[in-house]
Amino acid sequence: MKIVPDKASTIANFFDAVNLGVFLASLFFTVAICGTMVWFAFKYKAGRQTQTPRIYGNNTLEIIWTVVPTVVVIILGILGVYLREKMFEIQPNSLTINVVGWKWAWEFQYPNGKKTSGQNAELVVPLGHPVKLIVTSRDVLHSFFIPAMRVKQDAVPGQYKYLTFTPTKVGEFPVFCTEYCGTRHSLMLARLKVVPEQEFKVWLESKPSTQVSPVFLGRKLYSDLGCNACHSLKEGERLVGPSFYGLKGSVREIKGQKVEVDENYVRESILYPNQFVVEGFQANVMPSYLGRLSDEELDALVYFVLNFLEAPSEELVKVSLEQEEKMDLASLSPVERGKILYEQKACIGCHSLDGSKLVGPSFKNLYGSQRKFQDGTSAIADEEYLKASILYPNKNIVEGYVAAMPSYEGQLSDEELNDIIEFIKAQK
Ligand code: HEC
Ligand code: HEC
Ligand SMILES: [Cu+2]
Repeated sequence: MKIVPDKASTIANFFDAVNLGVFLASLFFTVAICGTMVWFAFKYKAGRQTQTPRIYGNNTLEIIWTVVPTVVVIILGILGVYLREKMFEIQPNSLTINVVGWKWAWEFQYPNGKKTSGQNAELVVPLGHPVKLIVTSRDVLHSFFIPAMRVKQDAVPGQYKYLTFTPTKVGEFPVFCTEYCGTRHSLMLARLKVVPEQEFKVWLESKPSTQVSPVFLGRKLYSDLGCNACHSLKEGERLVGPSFYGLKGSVREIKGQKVEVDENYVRESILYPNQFVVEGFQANVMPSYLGRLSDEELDALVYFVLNFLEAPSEELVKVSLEQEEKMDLASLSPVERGKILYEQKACIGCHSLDGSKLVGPSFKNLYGSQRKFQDGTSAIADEEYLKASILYPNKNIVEGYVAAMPSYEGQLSDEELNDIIEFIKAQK
C-alpha cells in the first residue's frame, strides 16, 4: 500500500517536505504535551507522597514556550504561502487546457480543439512542460484533484479557476473529484497521462476533423456576434470599445480596486457589460450577451479574446477563408448580399431582426415606419432616410437611444449600401 502518492511534479518534493514539517511539528508538540501530562498523572497520583513543588513563575520557561512555537508557526506559515504561490504560478509558455466538470465526468479541451471526456477521460500532457488548467463546472461544485502533482482546485459553475503544474515523471496517475457532488461522485474519475514531448505532439495532432478549436470558434463568434464593430484586434486601435490587443494581463480598476484582466473578467464583461466600465469609454453601449451564448461558445469566446495573439495563425486564416467563400457569391440577390454585409459589417452586433432592442433599434418593420428623434422632430423611414442613417448616424438620434453607431461613410460601396438597404426593407 502506498501512503504517499507518486511524486511526479516539480513541486512534489517541496510540498512533501512542508507537509512533513507540519506533521513533525504537530507530532513533537503532541508527544511533548500529552507525554508530560501522562507522566505527571503518574508521578503526582493521589496518595503518593511526592508533592508538586510550588513555583511562582519562571520567566525563562515562559519565554521559551512562547517564542519557540511562534517561530515554528511563522516558518511553516511562510513556507505554506511560498508553496501556494508556486502551485499557482503561471509560466508564460504553459500549455493551456480547459477542464470542465459535470455530473459525473471530466472533460479536457486542448488549444487545437481536441477533446477527451467521459468516465476515466485521459488528460494527456507532455513531460517537463508547464501545464495550465482552466477549471470550471457546468452544474454543481466539483473539485479537481491530481494527488501525484500535489494540486487541487475547486470547479465552480460560472467561474474560471486555475491550476498549474509541471510533470517530471512519465506514467499514469489518478485524478479525482474531491467535492461530494451526487450519487456517482465516487465514479467521477479521470487519468493523467504524462508522455514524452514527441509522443504528445503525435497524440495531439491525431484529432478527428470535426473538432473545432476554441480559437477558431471564438474568432467566428467575434465576427458573427458583431464584437468586431466595437473591438479591434489591432494594437491601440480604438473603436466604440477598447481593442483586445494586449488585454490579457492588463490591469483594470473596479470600484477602486485594481484587478488583473483574466478569464473571469472577460466573462463578466461579456455577460454584464455595465457592471464595470472601462475608463474613457461609455457605459450602456455594449449589449449584454447573457443568454445569447451556449456555455461552450462563451468559453471559446473568452479564450479567443485573451489568446488570439498566441493562436496558431492557420486557425485565423481558416476563418477568413470561410468568410471569403461566403463573399464569392455574385449570384445572390441584393437582399441575400445585404444579409452578409449585415453580418460582416457588424450591424448584427447592434441591430436585431426580431424586434428586440439591442444597442440600436431592430430592423424589423423599420422601413416605412414613422421615426421620432431626440430633438423632437420626426421622419418617415424611406430609402433616403436609411441611407443617411448609415452614412451619418449622428445627424438624427432615434428617441430612446444613444449616439453609439459608427459612421459607415467611405466604408461601403454604393452597391453595398444599396444591398443593405434592400435587406433592411425586407425585414417585415
Ligand atoms: C456596441 C458596441 C459593442 C459591442 C457590439 C461589443 N462591445 Fe465589448 N465593449 C464596448 C464598450 C464601449 C466597452 C467599454 C465600456 C465597458 O466596459 O462597458 C466594452 C468592453 C468590453 C470588454 C472589457 C475590455 C477592457 O478593455 O477591459 C470586453 C472583454 C468586451 N467588451 C468584450 C466584448 C465581446 C466578446 C463582444 C462580442 C460578443 C463585445 N464586447 C461586443 C462595446 C461593445
Ligand atoms: C455600435 C453599434 C451600431 C452598429 C455597429 C451599427 N449601428 Fe445602426 N444604430 C445604432 C444606434 C445606437 C442607433 C440609434 C441611434 C442613432 O440614430 O444614431 C442606430 C440607428 C440606425 C438606423 C436608424 C434606425 C431607426 O430606427 O431609425 C439605421 C438604418 C442603422 N442604424 C443601420 C445600421 C447599419 C446598416 C449598420 C451596419 C452597416 C449599423 N447600423 C451598424 C448602433 C449601431
Ligand atoms: Cu464531482
